[in-house]
Amino acid sequence: MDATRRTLVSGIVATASAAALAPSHTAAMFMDPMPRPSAVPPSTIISTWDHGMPANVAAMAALERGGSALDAAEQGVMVVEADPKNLSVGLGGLPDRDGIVTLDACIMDGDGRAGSVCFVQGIEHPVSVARMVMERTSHVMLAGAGAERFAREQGVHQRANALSEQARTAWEEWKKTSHYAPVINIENHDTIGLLVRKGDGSMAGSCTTSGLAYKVHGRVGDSPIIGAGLYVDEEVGCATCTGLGETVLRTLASFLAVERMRMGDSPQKACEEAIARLIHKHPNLASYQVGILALDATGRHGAHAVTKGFTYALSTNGAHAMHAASHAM
Ligand code: SD4
Repeated sequence: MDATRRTLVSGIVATASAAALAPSHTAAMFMDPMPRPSAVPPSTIISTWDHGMPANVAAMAALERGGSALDAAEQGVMVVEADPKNLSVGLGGLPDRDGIVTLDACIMDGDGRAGSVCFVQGIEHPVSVARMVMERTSHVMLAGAGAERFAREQGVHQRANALSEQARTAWEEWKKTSHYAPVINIENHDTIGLLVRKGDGSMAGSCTTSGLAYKVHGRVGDSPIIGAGLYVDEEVGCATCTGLGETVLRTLASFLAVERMRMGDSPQKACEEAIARLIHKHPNLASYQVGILALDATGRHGAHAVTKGFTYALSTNGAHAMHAASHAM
């Protein structure tokens, strides 16, 4: 791809809305006039739910600017963290039962380095603080007030706890009964987990969430736990989960999927095996949802869920499309 065309494509990718990127448009928009044998090998990005589309677009733009797989993993999900209307990621998320938004996030590089923060308040981009933990400390995970203090020391602005209008209304409504029941497939955007395989074979992933709405104050889910909400090993592949975190924590589903790929499973088979284990341990299928995505070292992907409704965004060098995952029930 020549430099002019690359710039043009980057411009389109960076500015086009998700709706404008339907597969039929992208095929024409991004078709090279002549196949080039020396073309850069394709990069692949896959992420959870409908909000995965803008995240993938930003992640692909990061790669096109020359960024690493890790840069793409971070910058992709930052778009979703910054969306004040998103009720399940970032500071716009639904609060815990005390009316406080607490965030969990992690990031992992293909070589096994990882960073994570959990139970943090007032931080717009917990994924970036997770990356700082990875790159600027000798630790993997910081929690709560300690993580917030670390973030401030790194120059990150911490906001006072303030619910968005939308979240406050929902919380006030919930308080009328205080009935706790995890909502599954919430408006097709829950936690965002995003996996990147750059054309050169390097991999990275990220996962960020405001967790379950109306959870007990202090509750931490699977999303910031390496091996549960996310696992990356670029020798094999990577996986990420969304849904009822307690079930994922008990089965380490992302790690399980990567280990299945290590044993020879395709990414799709690995996702199905991880969901099968999870269901075996949690047979009450009507009460929860979990979705899992996997990407292997050759760029093949897989997606599977407990129940219907799990969507994901898949992007390869220029083409972006939404898909519905297969499901067990
Ligand atoms: C959690 N796994 O905190 C997250 C929430 C989520 O779809 O993914 N919802 O349990």
